[in-house]
Amino acid sequence: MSDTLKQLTEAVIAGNATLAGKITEQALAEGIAPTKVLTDGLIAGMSVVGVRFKAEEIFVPEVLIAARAMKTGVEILRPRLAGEAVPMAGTIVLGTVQGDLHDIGKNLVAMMMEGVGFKVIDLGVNVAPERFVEAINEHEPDLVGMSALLTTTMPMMKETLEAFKAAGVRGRVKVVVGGAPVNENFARQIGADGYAPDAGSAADLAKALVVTG
Ligand code: B1M
Repeated sequence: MSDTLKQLTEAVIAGNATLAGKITEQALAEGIAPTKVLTDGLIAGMSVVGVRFKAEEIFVPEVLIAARAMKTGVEILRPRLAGEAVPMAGTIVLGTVQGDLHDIGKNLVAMMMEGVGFKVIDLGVNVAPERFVEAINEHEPDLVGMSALLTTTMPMMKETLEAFKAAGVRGRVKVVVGGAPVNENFARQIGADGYAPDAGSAADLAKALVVTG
């Protein structure tokens, strides 16, 4: 891996937002692809933070400071990742399920969806099943995307799907799920239409689902 990306990873781990921003710009100036800067620089740093958080070597404040550094880099990448003049692919309602406050991955998914031409209605975090239902009725999206980062909030994806059925809206949307603890098998078990392991594949999957109908 390039030295620049290693330095970027270190800047995220250290929570140095100014440096993370500068190195992101430098990486782009060196001609490194924006998706590589994101994955091998910024997300790589956040992964190390996750391991240290789990091991209780660092705590919530340090994690938030690292997340802020990552966001600084992501904002610089945003126009390059989102692309320009992409034809409209459809509408997606997106949110992190109830009980879960993690939004970094969900925000990346939103950005990549915009990049392939989706209009994104981002409901934010801690989204109750009835709020998703309201958004389906209000915006008539092609897709709903749910994110969960906690094993304890994964069941909320199933509850949300059940709320869709109870409200009679399940047949009107395709549902895509994702987030670190989620996998293909779980997605199938709860009756979602698809699972994506990362933001880029979520956007590809969303496009494929809209095309196949
Ligand atoms: Co939290 N946290 N956290 N945390 N946190 C994890 C998830 C954890 C794995 C850390 C650990 O122990 N190693 C652990 C969960 C354990 C478990 O459930 N098995 C955990 C815990 C326990 C907690 C708290 C309970 C801690 C506490 O208070 N005791 C608490 C819960 C709060 C709550 O939600 N109710 C908590 C709080 C927090 C912070 C607020 C400090 C902060 C969140 C800040 C924010 O999001 N604004 C935070 C963070 C940052 C993390 C880690 C370190 C990093 C998550 C992240 O942003 N990753 C995380 C450890 C880890 O994951 N390594 C951890 C970077 C991001 C780009 O990746 O979100 O996975 P990710 O998204 C990816 C894919 O998953 C996928 O695409 C994204 C990009 O490629 N994806 C989708 C995501 N959503 C998708 C949707 C799709 C498709 C793909 O379709 C719709």
